[in-house]
Amino acid sequence: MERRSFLKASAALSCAATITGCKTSSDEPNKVPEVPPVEETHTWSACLVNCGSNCPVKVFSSDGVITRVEADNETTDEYGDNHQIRACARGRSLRQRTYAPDRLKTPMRRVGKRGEGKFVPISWDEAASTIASELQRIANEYGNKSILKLYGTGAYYGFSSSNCFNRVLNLNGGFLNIYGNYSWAQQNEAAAATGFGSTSGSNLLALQDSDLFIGLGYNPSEMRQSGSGEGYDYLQAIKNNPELEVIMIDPRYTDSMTGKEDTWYPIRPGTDAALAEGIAYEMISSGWVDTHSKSFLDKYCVGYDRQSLANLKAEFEQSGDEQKLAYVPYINPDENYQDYILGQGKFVNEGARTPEWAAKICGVSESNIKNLASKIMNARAPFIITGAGVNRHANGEQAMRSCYMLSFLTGKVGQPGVSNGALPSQGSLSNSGMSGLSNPVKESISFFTFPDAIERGHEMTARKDGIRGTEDLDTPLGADLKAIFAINSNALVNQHSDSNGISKILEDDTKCELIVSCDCWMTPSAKFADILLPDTSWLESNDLVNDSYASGIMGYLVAMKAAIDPLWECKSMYDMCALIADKMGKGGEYTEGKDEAGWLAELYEKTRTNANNANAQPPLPATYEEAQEQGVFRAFNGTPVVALDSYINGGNPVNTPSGKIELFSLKMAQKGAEWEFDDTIKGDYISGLPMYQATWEGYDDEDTSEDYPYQLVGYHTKGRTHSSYHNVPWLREAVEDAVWMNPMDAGKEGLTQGTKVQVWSKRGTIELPVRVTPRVAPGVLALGQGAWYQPDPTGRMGPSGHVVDIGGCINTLTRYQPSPFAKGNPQHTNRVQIAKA
Ligand SMILES: Nc1nc2c(c(=O)[nH]1)N[C@H]1C(S)=C(S)[C@@H](COP(=O)(O)OP(=O)(O)OC[C@H]3O[C@@H](n4cnc5c(=O)[nH]c(N)nc54)[C@H](O)[C@@H]3O)O[C@H]1N2
Ligand SMILES: Nc1nc2c(c(=O)[nH]1)N[C@H]1C(S)=C(S)[C@@H](COP(=O)(O)OP(=O)(O)OC[C@H]3O[C@@H](n4cnc5c(=O)[nH]c(N)nc54)[C@H](O)[C@@H]3O)O[C@H]1N2
Ligand code: SF4
Ligand SMILES: [Mo]
Repeated sequence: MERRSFLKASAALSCAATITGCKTSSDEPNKVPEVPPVEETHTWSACLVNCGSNCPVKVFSSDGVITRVEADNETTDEYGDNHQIRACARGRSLRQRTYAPDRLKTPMRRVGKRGEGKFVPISWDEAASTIASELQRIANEYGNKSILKLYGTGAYYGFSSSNCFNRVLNLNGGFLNIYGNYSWAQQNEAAAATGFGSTSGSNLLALQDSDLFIGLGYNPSEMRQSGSGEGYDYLQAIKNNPELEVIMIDPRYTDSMTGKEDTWYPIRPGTDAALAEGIAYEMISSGWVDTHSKSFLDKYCVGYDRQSLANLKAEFEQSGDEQKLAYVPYINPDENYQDYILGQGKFVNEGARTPEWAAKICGVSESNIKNLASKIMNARAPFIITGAGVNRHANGEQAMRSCYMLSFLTGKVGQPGVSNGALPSQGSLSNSGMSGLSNPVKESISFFTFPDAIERGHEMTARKDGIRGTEDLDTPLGADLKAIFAINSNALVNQHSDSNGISKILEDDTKCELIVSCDCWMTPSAKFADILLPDTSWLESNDLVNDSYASGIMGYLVAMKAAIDPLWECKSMYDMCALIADKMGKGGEYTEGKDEAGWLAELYEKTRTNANNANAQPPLPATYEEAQEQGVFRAFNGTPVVALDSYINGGNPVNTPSGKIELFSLKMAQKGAEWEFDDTIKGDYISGLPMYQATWEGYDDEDTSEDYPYQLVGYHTKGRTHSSYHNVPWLREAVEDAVWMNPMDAGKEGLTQGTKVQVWSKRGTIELPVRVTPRVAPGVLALGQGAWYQPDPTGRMGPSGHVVDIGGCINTLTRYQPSPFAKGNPQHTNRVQIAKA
């Protein structure tokens, strides 16, 4: 039946069922009018959440009330120059999010115990004066290093977001810096150590020249959902190249597969390095590398074999260059990749990294590992992407590096259709932002280590804790954290590891004395604030935003125009920071004599005349107001980008100590030797060679395997962006929050579809339904991250000895244990137990 006649038939049916209430079309009262009775206007806004894109949305409003939100539908939508930048379900739910009942409506001050969530409304004047005087007090008493602006990514505003607070904090004498981020901490270090940027892979247009695609932990269909984003580029690329074989390696059968893949290899979390080594063994032991890629490895890489490292050592010894000489002690020709993989020389006791060895660890069978190796060897142009799911582990640095090796072993990097294993390059437009002013404090901590900085910041060092910017490896940071500014951040409690653990530390207000949170909703982190600042939401804001940092090949700008006035007493970050600066006596330095509109006009003009974009910037109208009328400006660059082209084909050295791709990383070898590690933590070490690193709570961790038989892997779910959008009922209905379990395991545990279960680790217990599905590997549970942490108000205890989290937040289960090199978040490495609630 055609859709239209089906609708007619069902209308007739429902008429028959409700005879009395149903009127014919002539007397009309129940008919939806063709033209809405109220006059709507529309303005352009954008979804500024941290998903990698900033999709435009069309906001319809009437009489100062938002009536509906639509996605971009302006163009004729052919892939390329003019495809639509359609917002996903989250962006389309923005009306519900904007009017959510838990919107913060006025500034508030904590009363009662910190974290309890009890507040009283205060005036903006009181909020601003308290913050200004507390900032001055804390800086005087403890120094500026005791003030931190926490990692937070809730709003990717063009000019105003984080820099407003940076200006205030810098006008107060500065604040402790952070390096790294929850997304890519381990892979950024791994990629840099190898010789490229972590997002410097070939772009997805280059897939047109490839015949084999391998994605490890790569799921663009769920984590890059924008209608113009990487997920769409990926779909187009695999659709337009019928020759392409698509192989996906993931513990979960993701939406990037669902029939689009040729093969799915389920893998145990945290074991990709073992798989990669098994493949490398096949490539090397068969003699394939010797005949096909040895000359590439000799010319462009260091560390493949003993000779390569011996040559490098001699070159560095004779260089007379102080920096190079400093690396010499860490170059040992015995520690070469070939010997490691083949289990010879120095590695004879470890044994060879055969497919048989690898299969036992990673769960991909020996024959499948051999099969994968032969596919890679026989491919004309293998294109491998290692996704960031692989990096968010206790061994994330080395796991990423091990996977990168496969591309270099082929000897084909630099050729059309081949990539280097990194995330794909993106096309972005840039926009001008307001300066955050300069920060006199030079020291930085890893974004992840703020709990340590609260407890023992004074003694943290580079050698033990990866502190940067101190005089030498042993100079202590010298200050504990006393003030935290959580600005569009839920990473204080919800997005950080071990939510129960961090809550305990924060509850004690003699440790961190001031917590300021600026948000739009009462989130689990906002509950821990001393002062709460209600921000305007995106639909109440004017701004010029770009496409963000991982928006696929299409670049764009959106000139946002507020659809409605600020709700309740909400203020923009620009305005609230101006108030605080004023109370500090620095109002003039903060505003530089301009209001928000003045800044916007100036920054628009700077962006309009900017010539530095990767994609040619489309012409922008003369004034910001005209730009707001048009809304969206797109630019698509249809040229394939090939990874490391400038090095391999252009002869420009890469940014490693050797200037070559380092299979053996000099920097990692040096840090591994100089830094101090904790031998009670399994896997806490750094090696110059990428090697499978068994860790605490990994697949092969005997200490936890008995009490916690399942590995739990997190993932970024369609239902939210992190914790953002969790409070939107439409989305909670559309995407189930349940823990995935393989039917074989469910059978063993006696669990059936939808049963309410408890899942617990050493750190906490959560309660939620189970989804029994073959879409997850046996022995592995999977859970979408970002649900809101909510300890049961009745105080009910779970089997872990903690109050049960009825919100089902995965970070109730994760461990706070910084990774060895990046000091990053290992949030996908967990061992848990599960039982019926
Ligand atoms: N277990 C586990 N934990 C994870 C991850 C994981 O994979 N597993 N992923 C990690 C990753 S990659 C990241 S990037 C982090 C993200 O962690 P966060 O950066 O904390 O991101 P969100 O959870 O989106 O929280 C953003 C906050 O900003 C607020 N917000 C939204 N819009 C606005 C606005 O307009 N103004 C203001 N002032 N506030 C606003 C939201 O309400 C929310 O409180 O989480 C990390 N945490
Ligand atoms: N819908 C949605 N989109 C998002 C976000 C969101 O919260 N929701 N967050 C955004 C942000 S800030 C970021 S950083 C990115 C995150 O993007 P990613 O880091 O790519 O996302 P994840 O879902 O953590 O991991 C990707 C895949 O890796 C798999 N995986 C996990 N561990 C392993 C492993 O050890 N080996 C292998 N082979 N696979 C593994 C997971 O099952 C998942 O399918 O997503 C962005 N996009
Ligand atoms: S969540 Fe991301 S993909 Fe979805 S509408 Fe927002 S920016 Fe676009
Ligand atoms: Mo992220």
